[in-house]
Amino acid sequence: MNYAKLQLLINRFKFMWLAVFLLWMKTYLVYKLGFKISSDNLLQEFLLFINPLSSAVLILGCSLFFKDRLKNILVIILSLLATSILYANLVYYRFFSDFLTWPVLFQTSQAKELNGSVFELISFIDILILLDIVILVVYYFKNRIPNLSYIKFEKSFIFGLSVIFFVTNLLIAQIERPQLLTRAFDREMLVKYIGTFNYHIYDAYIQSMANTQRVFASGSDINEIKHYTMSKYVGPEESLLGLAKDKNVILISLESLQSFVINKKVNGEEITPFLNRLIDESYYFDNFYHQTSQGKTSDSEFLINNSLYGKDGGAVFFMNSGNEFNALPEILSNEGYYTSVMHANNKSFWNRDIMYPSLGYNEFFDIASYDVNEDNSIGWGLKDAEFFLQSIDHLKSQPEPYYTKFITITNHFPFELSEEDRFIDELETNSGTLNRYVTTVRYMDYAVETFFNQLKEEGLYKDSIFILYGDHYGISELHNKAMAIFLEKEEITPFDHVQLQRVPLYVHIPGHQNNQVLQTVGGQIDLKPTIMHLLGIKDTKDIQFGTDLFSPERDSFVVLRDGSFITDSHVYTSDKCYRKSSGIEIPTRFCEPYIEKAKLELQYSDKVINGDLLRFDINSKD
Ligand code: GP9
Ligand code: MN
Repeated sequence: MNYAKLQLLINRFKFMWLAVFLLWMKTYLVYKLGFKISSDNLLQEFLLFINPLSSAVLILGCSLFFKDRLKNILVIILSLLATSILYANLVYYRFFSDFLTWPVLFQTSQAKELNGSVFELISFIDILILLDIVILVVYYFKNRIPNLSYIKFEKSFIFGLSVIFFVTNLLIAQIERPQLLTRAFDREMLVKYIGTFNYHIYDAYIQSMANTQRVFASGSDINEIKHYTMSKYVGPEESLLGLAKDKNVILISLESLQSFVINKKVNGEEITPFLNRLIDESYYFDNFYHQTSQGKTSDSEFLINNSLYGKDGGAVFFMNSGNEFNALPEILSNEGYYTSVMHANNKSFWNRDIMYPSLGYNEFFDIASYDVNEDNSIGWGLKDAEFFLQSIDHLKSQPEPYYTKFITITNHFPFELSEEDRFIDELETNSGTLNRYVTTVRYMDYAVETFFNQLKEEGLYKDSIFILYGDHYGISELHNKAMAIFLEKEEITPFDHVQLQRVPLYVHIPGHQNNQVLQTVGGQIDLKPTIMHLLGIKDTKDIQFGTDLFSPERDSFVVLRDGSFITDSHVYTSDKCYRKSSGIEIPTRFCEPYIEKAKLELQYSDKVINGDLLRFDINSKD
């Protein structure tokens, strides 16, 4: 295409370009004035500014599919349509502090909540959102825009341009937030980085993927799976059955905590002094693994509450939040527990505000329940010690017994810490990440200790049981060299890598005597039946892949989401089998009996989730 032609294309669609410009500017203004989206740095602000452009071109470019006169009228109609989408989001946001999702549009319960108050959410000034439409209409009649006839390649040109804008936008977004579309699942973040309209397209894709598999699933798919999980069922250890009956259950999700720091020192100082001591007063599991994948914290939450595996790609919290589940919060609610989560982050992060009701939680204390300011925050937000401190009142406000999970955050990558919270030296390896990690772990240890002390002071300690667990790894393979230095090993082998996926698990029952370090091999998937048995709920025979960690009959076996598995004697990963005691590679036939079993479990669990099969499992419904 030569310059003259390009000029022609631009001139011929002056009206459309004007509409694109106005929609772009308007969207940005609504971000700032309506959603009040703020940025942490210039690049983020730049992304926010440019992100409406690609979709404005795409939406208004659709006018080219119509003929002559209609093209220009269509520009006005499409502007109006885009404005309605924007405005619907704005009204929804004013009530829910969140953006619309496709399922929400079809969910009557949320619409009902809005019903009475919808007029309060609309203000007269909102009329300004139509300003650009007025400008377009006036311009249209005043300028007698010539009817446009077809120009060769016009559609490819406009849509090509939109794609170029979008790809550029996405590339910059990926720099600012790697794995944006696969990992960082926060609606606010998505809108901030790729824009409202693109976010809706992305959301439509996610929802339709989930729906197609669901549509083709049928009730008979569940029988074989149920048969398998029933055959795995093991009864409780009788002496522990109901030990914690009627007590409050406090779960603490320890952000990014891996077992390798337990009982380790830096320059003579323990990294986790409190957690080290707590081992003597708890059941501590030495061979407990996280089983998360891209859904990270949310995967750990899912595994623990459902005893099902998370997804291989993406997060089940996002992709299947409309499924039927038979989750622990719902079961415990039915048993008379008040169930809640406390976490000082945006409620839409990991789609928690939508997923938690699906899991049966009664309440979610999100960032709005906390006083978060510059002085009490670092990194991802409210410092853990502050978080626990401010949570005490929320805890007291709940009816007893309760099942409440606390999700910590300070020990999150990039492991930032205020000077006054640095209680031990950083490491001196070639990885800044690992070097800082030990200091933020030390801080988290301190925060948990203060929490225990406060609970004791408030008289909330002795009537509770505590389950503390690491949610997932904090130090990835990228830091293997530094890890080898810290662990005084020559290198980190695939075998070591699997062993590094161990995370601490404590079951702490105040006043309990018979505490031990238990070697059974297990993972997050085993917590649901374990907790149920401790609370005296014996009916744990629904579809679940985990087994009670205390049961003497259980198979010492865990499958990680990447297909690796661990038994008492072997570790299997990347098609290789290792002897667990030595880490030496041995022929795969030694791992053989479990290879199929591991594959089958993951497949079955995926089937349950993708097909939303629990909706057919009448036994597990209340
Ligand atoms: C966010 C927190 C951290 O709310 O749970 O998520 P992560 O990045 O660890 O999955
Ligand atoms: Mn996490």
